[in-house]
Amino acid sequence: MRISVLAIAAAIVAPVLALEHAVWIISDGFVPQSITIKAGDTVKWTNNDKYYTHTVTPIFPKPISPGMSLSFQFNTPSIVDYYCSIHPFMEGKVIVEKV
Ligand SMILES: [Cu+2]
Repeated sequence: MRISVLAIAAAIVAPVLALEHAVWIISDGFVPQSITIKAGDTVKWTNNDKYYTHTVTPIFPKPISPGMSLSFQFNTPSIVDYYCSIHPFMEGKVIVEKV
């Protein structure tokens, strides 16, 4: 009985459940380089580089120090290209799909 109540609750909540997706920043670039999410989801970038600061321009144009994380919630379906302004060869993409 208790399980079925939880199952119903999960079915109701699941369609609107926003997710958080992780993107790692390393010296070679963003991993994954391209990520597809749903509108309302959040992407969390973590600078996993031991030595260098990086940016996620234009979303976070200020330097992100090693070990630091920043999150951004994407609410509008769109394709967002971003790059590191310190190392412009580092490019990434967030594809935001309609829910
Ligand atoms: Cu960089």
